[in-house]
Amino acid sequence: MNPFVYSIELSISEVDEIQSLIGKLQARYHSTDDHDFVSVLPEWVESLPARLRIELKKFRYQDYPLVIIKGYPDMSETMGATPNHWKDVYNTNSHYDYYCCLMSSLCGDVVGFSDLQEGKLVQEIFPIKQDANKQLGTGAVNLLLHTEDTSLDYRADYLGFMCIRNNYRIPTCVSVPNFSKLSEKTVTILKKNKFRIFNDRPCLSKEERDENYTICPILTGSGNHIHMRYDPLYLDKDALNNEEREAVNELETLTEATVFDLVLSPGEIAFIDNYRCAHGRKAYQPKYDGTDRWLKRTQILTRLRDFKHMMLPGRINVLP
Ligand SMILES: O=C(O)CCC(=O)C(=O)O
Ligand SMILES: [Fe+2]
Repeated sequence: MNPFVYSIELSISEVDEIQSLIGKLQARYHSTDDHDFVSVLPEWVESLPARLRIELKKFRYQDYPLVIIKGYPDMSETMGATPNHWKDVYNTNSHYDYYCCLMSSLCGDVVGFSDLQEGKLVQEIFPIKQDANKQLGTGAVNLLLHTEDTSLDYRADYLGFMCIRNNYRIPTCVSVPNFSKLSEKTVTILKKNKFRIFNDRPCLSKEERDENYTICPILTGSGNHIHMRYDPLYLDKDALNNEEREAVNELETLTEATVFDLVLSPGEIAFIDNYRCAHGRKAYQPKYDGTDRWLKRTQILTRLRDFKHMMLPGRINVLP
């Protein structure tokens, strides 16, 4: 048993209840990006089994960094082959897309980002040939440990990863660093409001990225409640002095030392705390033949109210 992972196993009757709710949603809405669906999603969540809602509350309020919901059936056959590109995924009225949105809403508000898969609320993670060498979920190279959207104040509080297919059992790597192992000096340095972190969005050119950054601390909070922004690749390391470089190295060493594998099976969904866990993936060789691993990903905010003014006109829950 991994002490970081809160595990919830659905019963057969809970699965039945959820499936009948999803049947209603599929009949009523055209997709999970349907405005009418997104605007009432938090209300539909109240129709989920009470025990499940309580269990998710425990995960959040007892401060677990990671939860997995198991017991939902493998419906990978009904989803068809793993697509070649996220633009080829048109069936966002699928059972799994609604399941993903409902479960994610138990953790907060599901949001999209305008420059990430065209703002889709449920994003596709499978290998895309053109991305093979890129530091992306759709790449195949060693995806370095990171927190998501480290440069953004409106980055996700939780990330949802739902598994559609994983024949070759490709893990997501997760690390939950124990910040109490850092020296006091390192913590003090990493809390300074002076680190430059570049925006990691794949659509940005080198010149655009140079202009698109935030200055922030790497660690915030104190005691048992420390949060981090972790993305060594997009941190401006050239600007660090020796002490700062040593402090960053100490955090990186700690984070790399505590990595574990999270292998998801079809029907399972995991939520990870994007303020306390770094995640990544080892290099692997995709087959590009329709059998590759297929995950769906959601970005979840617990503070959407603070950022509502930034929502794209005419798009609900889509941030820049
Ligand atoms: O493929 C994975 O397991 C993780 C990919 C990733 O970092 C992401 O999609 O945010
Ligand atoms: Fe990621």
